[in-house]
Amino acid sequence: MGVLQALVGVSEKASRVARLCRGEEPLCQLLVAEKTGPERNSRFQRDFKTLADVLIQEVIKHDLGQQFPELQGHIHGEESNEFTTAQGATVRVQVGSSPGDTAATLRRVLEPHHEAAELLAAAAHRAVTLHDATLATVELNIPTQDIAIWIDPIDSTNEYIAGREDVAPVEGVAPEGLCSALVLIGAYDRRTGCPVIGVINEPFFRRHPETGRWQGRYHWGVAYGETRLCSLNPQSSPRPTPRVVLSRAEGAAVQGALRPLCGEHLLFAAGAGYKMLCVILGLVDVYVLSVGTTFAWDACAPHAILRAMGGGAVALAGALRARREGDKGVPPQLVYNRPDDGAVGAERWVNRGGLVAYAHPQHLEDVLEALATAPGV
Ligand code: 2IP
Ligand code: CA
Repeated sequence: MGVLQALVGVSEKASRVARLCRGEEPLCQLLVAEKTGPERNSRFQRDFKTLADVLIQEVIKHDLGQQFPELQGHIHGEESNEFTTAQGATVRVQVGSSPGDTAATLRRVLEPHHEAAELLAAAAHRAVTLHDATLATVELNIPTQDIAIWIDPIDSTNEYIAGREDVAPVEGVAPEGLCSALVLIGAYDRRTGCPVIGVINEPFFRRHPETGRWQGRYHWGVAYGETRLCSLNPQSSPRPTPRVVLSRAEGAAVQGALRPLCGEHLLFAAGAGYKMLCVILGLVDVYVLSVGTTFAWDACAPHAILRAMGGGAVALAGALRARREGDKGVPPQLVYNRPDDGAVGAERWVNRGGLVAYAHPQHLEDVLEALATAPGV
């Protein structure tokens, strides 16, 4: 199996674990305990959320590392696998060689919820079979020793925990809710930092009309050398009036600067990955973020898919600075191999100064022009 098929396969397994945590009573109870439970549960609930993230990330690391030993040590994620239990002990969560091994580690963290530990361990070890004839035929020439991986096991964790299903979309974009919780797996070139393969999995795409069970779906894209491949249809010609999606926390200056450009087509959504997915799906044309609240693991996978479709993602602050200094050239794409050595922890990998993700280069140009000339941005 090739690396693309492997990335899609692990995203499916991750998605299954994410659904399991919401769908199986012993797990879901832990996930939503904060809302209903007594004070002592409130701490534990946060711990369980972290555990779901950590386990998903470890499953991805384990499965990819087994299939491609040359990737071991080059698979990075948002979460550390050092896990602190409700009692304050440190446990290193790892996928073991058997479901029994994995369950034993999980039991230590989940004590006294043994059933929850068994369910999670079983899901972590259950093999995934892809029924995707198109994907099966894709053959890539990407040497796996040249790439590294960023994982966001569950992007939009707040929406994942809150689990709202009844959010009405606005122009096809969900302002919040469970559908914005995504699994993001991106591969980048170790040397250049360019994103080369992206997989986005939507664990909560829709409920099956008859069974009522959650169904997921996934999207992938490849942008390597001259190769451009994607599970989605290529974008049509750019809309004359671009649609822009923003974080609900985006400031008034950016909103004000973009209104003349997109009028009422200024939309709001949760989740950095989900907003980039909206661009990929053509629901909007651009995602603008003016602050450093996204990280390499949020952007790598969607960015690779955007590149596969002819779009991209650039750093906003740098692009505006260059423009104001008279450089109207196309700004450099974000890269994923350069930590900020002056920072610590997650901040080493922040997309500092925000970003613009776009499907059509013309819309990047329009947005930068609007923002560069606006007061207070
Ligand atoms: C978060 C999450 C937030 C998002 C933030 C991400 O990732 O997606 O929703 O903020 O940028 O880093 P916003 O919704 O304002 O865009 P995680 O949930 O994995 O911490
Ligand atoms: Ca995230």
